[in-house]
Amino acid sequence: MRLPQNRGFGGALKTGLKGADKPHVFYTDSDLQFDLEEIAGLLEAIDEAPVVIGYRVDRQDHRMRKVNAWAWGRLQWALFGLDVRDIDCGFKLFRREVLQSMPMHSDGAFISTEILLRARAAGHRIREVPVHHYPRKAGAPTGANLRVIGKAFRELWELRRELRSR
Ligand SMILES: Nc1nc2c(ncn2[C@@H]2O[C@H](COP(=O)(O)OP(=O)(O)O)[C@@H](O)[C@H]2O)c(=O)[nH]1
Ligand SMILES: [Mg+2]
Repeated sequence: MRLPQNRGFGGALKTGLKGADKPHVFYTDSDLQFDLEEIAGLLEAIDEAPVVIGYRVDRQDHRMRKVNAWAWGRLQWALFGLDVRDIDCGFKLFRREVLQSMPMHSDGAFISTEILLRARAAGHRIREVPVHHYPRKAGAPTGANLRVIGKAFRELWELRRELRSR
């Protein structure tokens, strides 16, 4: 799938997830920090839970990223009671119906949190599987850019407003 213009991480991700047409849908980052062979571990768990997400056992990113991720996770726990180890792990497997039946609004990095919150709100079980994570060998990370973080907070408040008005 090709978008006519860059719509950001969330825009790209939801286009791919919504367009997928096989029973199981997997996504990962393209920066090669994961080992694709470890899909096997996710597949083993997909019959028990329709959402199987990796968590990085020894995340190979700068300390500041890990601190940010920890704080973000605590915030989602405090706001929504979302209790998973690694919300933004770019290594996740879904049964397609889970993705097809939920709206996805975020164009930014918040999409990962949004999908988990909506899956949980729909009553789907979430299983967590440990995965390895490797140092970035090329390219530059974008996950800690202030623009990315600012947008994630805006999209977070939008979803919070939506969920509270139900
Ligand atoms: N198609 C698309 N993919 C993106 C975009 N932004 C991020 N990604 C994907 O998301 C992954 C994670 O982003 P990255 O900057 O590598 O994150 P980090 O390693 O956590 O800093 C990338 O490897 C890309 O695969 C985007 O604007 N469009
Ligand atoms: Mg990465």
